[in-house]
Amino acid sequence: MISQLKYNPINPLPESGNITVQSPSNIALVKYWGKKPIQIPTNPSISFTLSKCHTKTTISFEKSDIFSFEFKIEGKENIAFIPKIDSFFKRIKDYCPYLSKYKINIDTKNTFPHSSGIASSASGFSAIALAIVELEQEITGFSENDKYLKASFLSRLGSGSASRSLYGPAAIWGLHEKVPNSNNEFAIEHSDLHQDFKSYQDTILLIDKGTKKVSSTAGHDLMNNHPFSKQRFFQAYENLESMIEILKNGDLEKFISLSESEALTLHAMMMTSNPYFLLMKEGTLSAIEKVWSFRKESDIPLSFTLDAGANLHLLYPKAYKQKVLDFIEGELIVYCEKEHYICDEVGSGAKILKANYA
Ligand code: 2P0
Repeated sequence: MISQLKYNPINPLPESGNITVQSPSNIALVKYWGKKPIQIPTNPSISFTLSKCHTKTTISFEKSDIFSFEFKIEGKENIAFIPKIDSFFKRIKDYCPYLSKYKINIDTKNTFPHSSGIASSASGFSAIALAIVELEQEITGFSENDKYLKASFLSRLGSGSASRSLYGPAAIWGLHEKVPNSNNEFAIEHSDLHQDFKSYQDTILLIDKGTKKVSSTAGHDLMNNHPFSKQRFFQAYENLESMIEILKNGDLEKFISLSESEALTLHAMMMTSNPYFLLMKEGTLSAIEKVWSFRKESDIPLSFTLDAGANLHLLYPKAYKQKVLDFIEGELIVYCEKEHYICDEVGSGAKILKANYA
């Protein structure tokens, strides 16, 4: 175990307290798709950290003879997420032995609409993990750097992409020989971005707000016996290096082609899995065609990427915001469920809002 993950208490455990954390979602530019036990990615990935799409979570804790947790969304019990959170606590218990002395209540709220088709696992698990290590910092006094490192490590054990949400404006997760400190166990901050990318916009078209037919976890599993997996993992490894260079020098033309290629390759992997599946909808494809025509006619560097779902993330420099919003209102809004879309932008990562101990 790396030294930062070890638990070295120097202070008594607080009797009780509450910690509130805010953590954002993120959108991968080079995608994580495929993993080995336990939550080890089969290729490195890089993402923009978002800002407005975030989760606010309060953890209230109280000393207890045995560990237990309750999970609520905006004050209401929610059993749908219990199995994944339960498995998260089982995976982290050896790294956080102090948790066995507490009863924990988790209350969480997403700023993006519930069931909007925006994955809440990245922001959700990173928020819980950061709140837990905030408590650990009270007991061990470890540094801010170590706190974020351990929070990213724990987040990964909840949901792989969550490891990247701790850091902004971008984060890299997964070992790459050319990226110092990169590793499979936690993400690292990536801030070597050209000015254009520091305020890059991500407007998310909510094309389908329904629950996905195939979960990401099931999709990752299908990469194990996938006919193209070896080539894909190699390609992603190479793409990571190219993307780092593009983000640094601000080459928008190359950014457009690499980010769109990554998005379509991710979905091509889904379409060629056994069993195959499709997460894009008709509206996704129509909107992509419109983006391509708009880019050609206007010369505005608007591109798209996709998560594991039908919603289209539109990426562009802030200087073009009004022109892109006019285009969305005029031509793309017909593909959005209830005409909903979310205007987000690159952000700075997870933060503690409040911590009280008694
Ligand atoms: C990513 N995605 O890099 C990729 C691209 C979706 C498409 O990571 O099983 O929710 O919880 O580790 O992190 C979604 O998968 O999967 C994902 P688990 P996760 O963002």
